[in-house]
Amino acid sequence: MGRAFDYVILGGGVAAGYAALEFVRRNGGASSQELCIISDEHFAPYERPALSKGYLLPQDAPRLPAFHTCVGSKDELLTEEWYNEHGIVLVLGTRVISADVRRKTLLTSSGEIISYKTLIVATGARAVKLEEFGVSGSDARNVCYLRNVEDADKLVGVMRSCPGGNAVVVGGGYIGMECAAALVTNNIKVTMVFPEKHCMGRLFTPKIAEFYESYYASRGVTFVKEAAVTSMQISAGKVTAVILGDGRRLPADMVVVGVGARANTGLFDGQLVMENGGIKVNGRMQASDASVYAVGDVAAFPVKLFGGDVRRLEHVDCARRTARHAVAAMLDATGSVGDIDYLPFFYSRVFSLSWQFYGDNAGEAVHFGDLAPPDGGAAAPKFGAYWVRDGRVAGAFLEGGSRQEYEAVASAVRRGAAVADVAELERRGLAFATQA
Ligand code: FAD
Ligand code: NAD
Ligand code: ISD
Repeated sequence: MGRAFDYVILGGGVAAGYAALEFVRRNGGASSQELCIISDEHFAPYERPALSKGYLLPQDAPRLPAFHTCVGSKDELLTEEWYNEHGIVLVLGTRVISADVRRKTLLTSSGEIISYKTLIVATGARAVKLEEFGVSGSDARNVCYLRNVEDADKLVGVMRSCPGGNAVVVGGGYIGMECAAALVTNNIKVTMVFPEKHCMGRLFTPKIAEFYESYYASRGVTFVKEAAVTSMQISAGKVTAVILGDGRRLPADMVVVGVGARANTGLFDGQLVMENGGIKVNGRMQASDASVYAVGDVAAFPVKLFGGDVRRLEHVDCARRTARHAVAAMLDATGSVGDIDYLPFFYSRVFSLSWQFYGDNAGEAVHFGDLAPPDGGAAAPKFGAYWVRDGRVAGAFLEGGSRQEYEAVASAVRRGAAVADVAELERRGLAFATQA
């Protein structure tokens, strides 16, 4: 049993949705047997960021179909009907269990062999499990991860089952910070535990982290830093306490775990060249086998702005743009599509705060604005940092900016604005970018 398509997108997340829209715009739709998307999720592609933000709100939380791609970039809402209407075959609830790059075939969990002429790998990443750190408990009824709608539904159910209760959030990265904020908004008491000296260690400077930690503390969050979780106390299938390396015991009605992600590359191990934990691609998002493209979290691609350094970025803007670029390159009959020229962009929104980051957090960090811990006053915080490398702005972070201000810092990074004097940059702060 089998089907054959010209193009197959493996994975049905953010990148798949944006790739489908780009395909339709460039190709005028798909004819039968032309394009198929295979996903082990039961939903058409959706905007994953919504799961740790709107989805967890105590009131008026959006549910599918409201946040299918591509509404996150204010574009069309691609419902299942949209795929049908445009001739794209959606194979949902179906896991690909093996891939043969030489034969150009995929074997699904239902035993079907789907063959392709060109494959776009958009398998994203999976949440790292506690067990990978030697701690068991992931299967407990009140331990939550957050990667997909199923996880989000469990998290909402568990949260609602313990109003006013205690949550332990394990991990001080994106999931930890965004879920902690959502839990507090739902009147759950939160303790965050992580091994580093400060939160968001992959991106924040200690000064930036200190601001957010103080803000979270003012909202009732307790931080247990430089601490390791060594075990979970479990009773009747539920965690009742989280045990730390120094013997401390944190009572828990629920646990949220966000201890990192790993790209889903396993199907291609030994078949495609890998780098930085992902599938290595060129500037056209093409893997070491020319019939395969990789996009989104799973792709390690050259970033021109960083001198062609190969990076793998686990952020939604990257998924959207690499997907579009791969489709443009794949359908390019005239050789006019060159290498992607990507400006890395990440963002987050928690409580009433909102930040954006552009570029690379490499070099000397130069802070600006008021980073003093919030005093409960009404003024919305506005501050940020530039990262200066080799006399140029390599990265910029801004909390509380306006659209024009975000555009201005992005532009400073994009053009690698020259910094003659770091003290002067610090003095001018945001004006360095906005009045350039
Ligand atoms: P995904 O969106 O993860 O899609 C991968 C798809 O492939 C999934 O549907 C998966 O089930 C499927 N799949 C995998 N293996 C197989 C297989 N073998 N067979 C069939 N299907 C398979 N980034 C930001 O910049 N800002 C944010 O605010 C933000 N918030 C986030 C909130 C959450 C809760 C999460 C989890 C991530 C968030 N991100 C955010 C990151 C962003 O969502 C990801 O970078 C983005 O989803 C990557 O897109 P992708 O298509 O590569 O992978
Ligand atoms: P992350 O890499 O951001 O953070 C992982 C955290 O795990 C670290 O900060 C660290 O504190 C913690 N950790 C590591 N080992 C630990 C241990 N032994 N015990 C306790 N804590 C430990 O990963 P994440 O927060 O799990 O996010 C998962 C994925 O989702 C990432 O790809 C992330 O980029 C993505 N995401 C992005 C956003 C955004 O861009 N706004 C939001 C949510 C999720
Ligand atoms: O990019 C995003 C984001 O941060 C969300 O919360 O998409 C979602 C929503 O904007 C889609 O409804």
